[in-house]
Amino acid sequence: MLFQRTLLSLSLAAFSVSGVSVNAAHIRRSPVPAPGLAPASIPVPASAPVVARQAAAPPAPPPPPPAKCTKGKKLKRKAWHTLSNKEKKDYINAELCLLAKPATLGLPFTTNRFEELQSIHQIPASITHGVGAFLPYHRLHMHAHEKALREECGYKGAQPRYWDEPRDAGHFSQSDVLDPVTGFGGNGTGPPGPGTGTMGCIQDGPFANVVDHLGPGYRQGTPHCIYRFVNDTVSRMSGQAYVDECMAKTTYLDFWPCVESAPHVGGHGGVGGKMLDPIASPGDPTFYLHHTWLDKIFWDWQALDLPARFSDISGRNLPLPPGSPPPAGNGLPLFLPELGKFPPLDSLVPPADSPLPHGDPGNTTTLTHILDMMGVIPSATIADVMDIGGPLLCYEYV
Ligand SMILES: [Cu+2]
Repeated sequence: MLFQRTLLSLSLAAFSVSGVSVNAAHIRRSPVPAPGLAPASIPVPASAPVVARQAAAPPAPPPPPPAKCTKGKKLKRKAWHTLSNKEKKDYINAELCLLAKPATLGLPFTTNRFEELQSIHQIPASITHGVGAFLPYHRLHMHAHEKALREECGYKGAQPRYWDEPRDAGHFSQSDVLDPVTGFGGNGTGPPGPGTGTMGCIQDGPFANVVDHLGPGYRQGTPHCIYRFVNDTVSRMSGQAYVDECMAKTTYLDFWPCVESAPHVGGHGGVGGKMLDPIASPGDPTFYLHHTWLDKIFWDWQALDLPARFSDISGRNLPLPPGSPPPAGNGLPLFLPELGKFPPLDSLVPPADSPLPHGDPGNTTTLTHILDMMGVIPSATIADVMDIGGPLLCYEYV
């Protein structure tokens, strides 16, 4: 527990170093309205010429409602270690396909589709961590990634595979997820990553030559490798005891900070390096396995009390100010930086134009809270993602 106490003072800084005091009066609209929340079409002024009105294109028909999510249609998300080598290869090849696909959305400094998915995590990171939307936001982000693999890269598998981390807790360095041949490559043993002291670039596996342009923190246009610093001790925080502690919570208000601390930190800190960057961590593809596992924990918890937990959502919308004690939950920090191997603290200060939360009446997270996917997929509300069995999402954990 010593390292937890030692790092407590830094831990919350990761998400609350902005020092910007924000309240509901500052909340602004998303540039991408959520489905069903789009503003009404702009009325044509009475003085507009009739010709202009006639020439206007007819309004686009509304998108068809999503197909019903039946048992047979549900994507089956499996643990990585249960996959055949062929299935693992298919998944990794689809990820490489996203890396090879050009960016098209104009998100700053993104060069490919994989980075677009990273960018929509980096840009709003200050309003998706340390807040009630943490779990719903990452659920939709995993869905966006899954959809891109399947629809743009021909991935047939019932994606995204998740990492059964309690199985590897305490010995991440031996995990088959980090296998250099069938997995995501191993520890970073190459030259130091940017601003990260001793940790280095990964040298083996399919992602050894990837150049990432986002991070550390909120920095952009910073070409660098995927770097890792695997830490078996920190990976203990993905252990089953921590998961069980969260599963015993009876309200979302206690549950989400519990998950965001010990199990969440275990995966990020256990892989280390890019994964330890709370803002730009989707630059390491293991991010998607880790967060899909956290989503499984979220769903497993919801499933203990349905239908009530389809609508149990709460928490604040804005992170606590620097120096605040950890929120309810298990009392552990929400992010546990390793001293000397965490991104530079100044890179973790959100830019002045960072998005602010929207969709709720105040600073409490509600079902109408908007999860902005910035054009990668349509944005949605928290209500849309509370049920993984439809209509928007359609998957199960097996
Ligand atoms: Cu995140």
